[in-house]
Amino acid sequence: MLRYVTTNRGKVREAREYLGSGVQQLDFDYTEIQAPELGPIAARGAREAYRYADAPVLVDDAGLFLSAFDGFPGPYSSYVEDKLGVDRVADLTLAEENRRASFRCVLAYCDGEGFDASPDPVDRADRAVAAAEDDAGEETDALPVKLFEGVVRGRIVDPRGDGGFGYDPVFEHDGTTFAEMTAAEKNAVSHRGRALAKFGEWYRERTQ
Ligand code: ITT
Repeated sequence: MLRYVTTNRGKVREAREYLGSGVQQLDFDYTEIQAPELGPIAARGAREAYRYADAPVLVDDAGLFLSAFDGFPGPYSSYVEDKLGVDRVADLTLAEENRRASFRCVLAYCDGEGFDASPDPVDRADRAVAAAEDDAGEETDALPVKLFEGVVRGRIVDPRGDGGFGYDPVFEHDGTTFAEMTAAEKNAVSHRGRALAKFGEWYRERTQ
């Protein structure tokens, strides 16, 4: 059975819309390394979670990237939400001319087995992670991890809506904030929904 590794129940709710109610939450706080990209953070987390659970795991690492601040808070979005709060992040952005933002989500899958090479970008990202770890002189027998990424573009607005979680009330996509959408509507366009769709397609083939 697949474990969705996160402490955030909002993420699990959205994942179940895609992967079915059989997906179990693994409430495991893996070590989040400091890195400018989400991929290496999620990959490292997936290896740690797999070793902990000894079962197939899917780690979900996400962040809000603000154009006016060169992508900040990005991988630090959780810390910034805790320290500043969503409303202050919105206020700081609304004081800027450029309110463009994107959400990114990286899903990292690990089940202890290898993967067939494929020409898609997901696999290339995977190899980049492995190469980076080799360069850093880390474990060369690193567990294989497969990455799936989703991105959605939008803009920061004053908070609207009471659905979703995190930065959803201040992130507007096509005239509607994520907090004004149902989970299904958000999934249809969101960073997580896009990453889950890619993962779901690949996982069904793998487990057939
Ligand atoms: P886990 O690490 O345990 O999964 P987390 O909430 O800390 O839980 P992240 O490290 O991925 O998750 O944090 C990303 C931050 O971005 C955090 O503040 C979330 O609330 C926020 N976030 C992630 N996905 C989001 C989404 O779909 N909508 C709104 N905010 C989101």
